Amino acid sequence: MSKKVAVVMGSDSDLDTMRPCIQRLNAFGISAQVRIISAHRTPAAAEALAAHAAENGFGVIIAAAGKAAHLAGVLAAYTTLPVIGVPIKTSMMGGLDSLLSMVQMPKGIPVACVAVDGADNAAILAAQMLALSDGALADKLTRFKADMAAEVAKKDEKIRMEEF
Ligand code: RP5
Repeated sequence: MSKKVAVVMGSDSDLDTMRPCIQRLNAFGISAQVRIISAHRTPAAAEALAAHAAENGFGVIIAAAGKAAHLAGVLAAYTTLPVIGVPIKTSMMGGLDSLLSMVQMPKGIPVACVAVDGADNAAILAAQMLALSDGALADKLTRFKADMAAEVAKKDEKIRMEEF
C-alpha cells in the first residue's frame, strides 16, 4: 500500500496558496490528508500528528506556515519522516521571515524547504521521496518531467519563429 502525505498548514489563510500542492498530489495518485494545525495555537495537535504519522501510514509531511513559521521544525522534532516546509508569503517581508524561520533549523533536526509559496514543488518533492520505494510513482514522475521538457521545447520552437 502506497504511503500517504500529510499536508499541514498553520492557518486556513494558507489554504489558497496550498491548493496547487494538494492538486499535484492528487494528480500523481497520492493520498493526501489535509490538516490545519498550528505550532503555536495547537502545539499538542502538532505533536500528536507528527509522533504518530509513520504508524498511520504517512511517508512524508508537508508543512506550510507564515511569519514565525515554526510548524515544519516542530513537526520534524517528533518524527523521523522527511518534513518539507512551504514558507508562506507575508505582508511584512514578502515571506523572507517565513523562509528563514523554516530553513534555519539547528543541526540534528533538518527540514527540506521549498521556495516561498512553493506549494507545487513541495508536492513534486514529496512524490520523489515516495517514489524511492514505489516504481509506478517513479514512472509517473519520469513522464511528468518528459511532458514538461516537451512543453518547453514547443515554446522554444515557437519563439524561434518570431522576429524581434
Ligand atoms: C501562521 O501565521 C499561518 O501559517 C499563517 O501563514 C499566518 C497567519 O495566520 P492567520 O492569522 O491568518 O490565522 O501561523
